[in-house]
Amino acid sequence: MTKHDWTKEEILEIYNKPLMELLYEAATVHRKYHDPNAVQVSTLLSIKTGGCPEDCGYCPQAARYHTDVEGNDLMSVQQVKAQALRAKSSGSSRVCMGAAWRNVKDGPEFDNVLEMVRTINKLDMEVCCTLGMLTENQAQRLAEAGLYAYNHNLDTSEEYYKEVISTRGFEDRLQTIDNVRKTNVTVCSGGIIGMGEEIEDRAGMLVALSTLNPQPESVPINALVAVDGTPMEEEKPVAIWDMIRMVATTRIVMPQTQVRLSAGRTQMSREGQAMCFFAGANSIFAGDKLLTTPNPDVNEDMEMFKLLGLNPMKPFTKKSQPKTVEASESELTSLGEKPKWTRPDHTIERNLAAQNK
Ligand code: SAM
Ligand code: DTB
Ligand code: SF4
Repeated sequence: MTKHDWTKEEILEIYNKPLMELLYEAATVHRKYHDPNAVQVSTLLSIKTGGCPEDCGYCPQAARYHTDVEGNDLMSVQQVKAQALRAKSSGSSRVCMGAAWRNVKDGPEFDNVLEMVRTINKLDMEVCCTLGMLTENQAQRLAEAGLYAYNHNLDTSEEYYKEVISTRGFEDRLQTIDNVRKTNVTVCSGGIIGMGEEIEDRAGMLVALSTLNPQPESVPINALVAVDGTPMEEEKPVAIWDMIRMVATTRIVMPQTQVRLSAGRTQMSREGQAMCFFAGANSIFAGDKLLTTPNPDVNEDMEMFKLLGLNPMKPFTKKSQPKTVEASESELTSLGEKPKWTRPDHTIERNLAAQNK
């Protein structure tokens, strides 16, 4: 049974373990709930860029900071469809549409977003949106359009939140997550490390996420991309060891969630990313752009997948490996077959078949 009463002290104890013990523990939890070779691949699409009225200290899209981001009006449904098809052909199973909005407003723009959700859904891809704050009614309308996930990050601890954003509060974030939870849309919520926070704040954020019941289905861990013109432009890059510890701790306290290696991968070596996958990351954003900042090229990522023996997950794979599969390893071996995760081509089909039983 998933534990929902994690305390900051317990989480800090995990985060600060000797690295080899932390890695072993996280990898063991990971194998219990997931196929360690399956990685979910999402493509980000900024459907409305820049000009945001909020003051999030990390964000290049806030209108009040002088960054190089060129603002755009909402994209058309046709443009979004074309981009989604590109993403699908490059191996993505999910499109995540981001808008630089404080909150969703009912009206023609939201109607267009609903049409984008329906259109991508028809392409047999998972659709995610990150549009700012939502009412319960708006969450319901997105659900009816076929939205699979809604991304709304807590970003940091409740205490540190005030240092990062003044135009809304931590409670507002929790309220939107709650509104999404009342629908059948899955919750994607995580945060950013490297914003000058203490390790206690990282643990505090994980307390807030892991004590949600149910826990978020997906948790993005972003390393700050320090963008010129934002208040965080001078922040030092996150040490890879911090990223690995954060991923591993997230995996241990939220064993069933998809842990997403998010912003900051351009600064990470393949070895560093491999350690994050070993520590339980099982999802990435692919494509040479995140929302406004660079991300590794798709071909580079596919090369990395090949090198590490990782396979992109098919859409609508709720969990990457049922727990029972691990127990069947010895059975398969005794039948003269290799365990399924050494045969990448059949992994996804078997998982789907197992789910459909
Ligand atoms: N406006 C909506 C909102 O804030 O919820 C959606 C878009 S917003 C850009 C989505 C998330 O991107 C933020 O919550 C934050 O976690 C992440 N993000 C934004 N700028 C970032 C940066 N410079 N480095 C890392 N993550 C960043
Ligand atoms: C998330 O946690 N990270 C993504 C996605 N959710 C929307 C966004 C990262 C944005 C990085 C800065 C940029 O490209 O503008
Ligand atoms: Fe606006 Fe979202 Fe950026 Fe904050 S993170 S400034 S709400 S786009």
